[in-house]
Amino acid sequence: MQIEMITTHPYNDQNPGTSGLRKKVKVFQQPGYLENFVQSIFDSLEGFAGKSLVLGGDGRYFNRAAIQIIIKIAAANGFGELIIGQGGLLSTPAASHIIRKYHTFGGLVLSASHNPGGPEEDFGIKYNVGNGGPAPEKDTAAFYQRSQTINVYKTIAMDDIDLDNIGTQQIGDLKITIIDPVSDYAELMQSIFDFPLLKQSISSGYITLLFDAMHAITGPYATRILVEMLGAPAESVINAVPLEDFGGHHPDPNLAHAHELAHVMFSDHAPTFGAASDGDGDRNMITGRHIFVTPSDSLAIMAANARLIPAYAQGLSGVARSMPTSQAVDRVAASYNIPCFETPTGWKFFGNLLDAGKITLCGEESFGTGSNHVREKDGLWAVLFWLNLIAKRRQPVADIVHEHWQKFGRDIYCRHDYEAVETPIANAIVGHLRSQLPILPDQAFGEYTVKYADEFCYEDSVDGSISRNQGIRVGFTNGSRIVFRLSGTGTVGATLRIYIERFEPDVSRQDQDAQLALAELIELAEQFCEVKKRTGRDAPNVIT
Ligand code: VG1
Ligand code: CO
Repeated sequence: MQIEMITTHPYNDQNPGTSGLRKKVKVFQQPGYLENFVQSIFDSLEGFAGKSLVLGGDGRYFNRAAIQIIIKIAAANGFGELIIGQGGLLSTPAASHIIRKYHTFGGLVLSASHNPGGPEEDFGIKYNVGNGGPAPEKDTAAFYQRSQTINVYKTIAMDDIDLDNIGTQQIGDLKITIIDPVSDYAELMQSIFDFPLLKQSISSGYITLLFDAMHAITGPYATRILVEMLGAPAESVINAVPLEDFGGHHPDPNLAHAHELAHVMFSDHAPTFGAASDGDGDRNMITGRHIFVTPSDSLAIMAANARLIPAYAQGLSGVARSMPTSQAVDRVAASYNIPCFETPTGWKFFGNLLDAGKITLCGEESFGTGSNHVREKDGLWAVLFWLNLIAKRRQPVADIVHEHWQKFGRDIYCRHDYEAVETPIANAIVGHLRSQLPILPDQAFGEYTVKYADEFCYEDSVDGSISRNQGIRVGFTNGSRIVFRLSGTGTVGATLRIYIERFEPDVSRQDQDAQLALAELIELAEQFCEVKKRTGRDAPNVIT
């Protein structure tokens, strides 16, 4: 294999965000753009000569072309083996599992997750380390730093690889193994959950279900597991064929974007259980007949019931949630007397806690839950967890949720997103919020008195690393909170996220609509950040 050294020029915008580098496809198609970033990653890592690398993505537009480019760069940089999902496909949790199962050096996952796909839309790439999880901040910072000075990348001249046939090909010193993207993952799921019980609950008609794959990566996974292995009727999985543009939709599982599912779940012929996943298969939306389960509640309910699932029958060593996620899971941890950690947004912060055995379960308000079975959040895993719970408790979703609230109280919660705000305006909003932090404590606003106002700073209890500026928090004496932060996954302008929660212990007042129950805090949030005033908008783009 003849290695070619290609001269290149740095791009100044290759700083990975919450979950890898995400840009418009057109940005990635600039000469040397993808090549630079991949070479910057390899330049920042050590010790991979002759080792294997996992490669796969969510199938969005540019996925195949990017894989061919990366194969050549990885070969030129001295990897010994590439393990690639057939068709270039791998869900994020499956990639994480394959890295762990085959003890590879790491993996590259091509996805912009819940962002739309297509020639005019988004693409993304992230590097996962040997534990299967997203590269920690010290690595992503090194990739960025290298990308600022890079002037050459290595590649080899060779034909494109056939990605569609399972098997091994040897090209010079490089072995290329094309694997079935689903089977290892399906086997893992079978080892965690009670498949015979699930099969029986589905075949007896006790559980009827609808899963919306949103034309994204989970289609093949859900079809294999829910239909072929667990016996659900084929029509239980909708939008099952992955498309390069996700059918023109946002593959984002929430009530706004998974509207087909939402419509059925709130209709007269709703099944007992409904769920959806996102572009790369790591998110989940859980619904039952006429009920939507807020992700923060879902995490808490899973933690409270984990012992009912075979893999967690021994109990949980601890739990963790991202800072903006509601405090519902904290109450479960307190009552079970297990530790609860609060981390910054993004899965990379859970890795150390999972590796150290300090936590078993973790999650985020953004439709992400996971456990120590992989080092990513995992959409279908969460779906199977809920199905197993319903089958074991023999209760509908609504009853499980209401009983949980009765026992622990309800943390009424919502998130408002203002998308594509002009960056200078977004920065001014953050500046304005920061300027109020010293004066807010002890101020009273109606029934809400500010207890603390700060910027979240995280110290990792395993490696001592510190992550600053992870969101602005205003906490009140009654436990309510408002959190503000800018998204790190968008590709147009800035997205302001406002997270609002209030605790409601009174059972007779728990069944309220979240927007109404939180109205006063929503008003206060606007008073603090002035997003409507400063952008001239009258409502958020998305409410979850
Ligand atoms: C968002 C979510 C965050 C999640 C991240 C990646 O990040 O808020 O909780 O970990 O997306 O999810 P941000 O910075 O836009 O708020 V995924 O499924 O898009 O890879
Ligand atoms: Co995702």
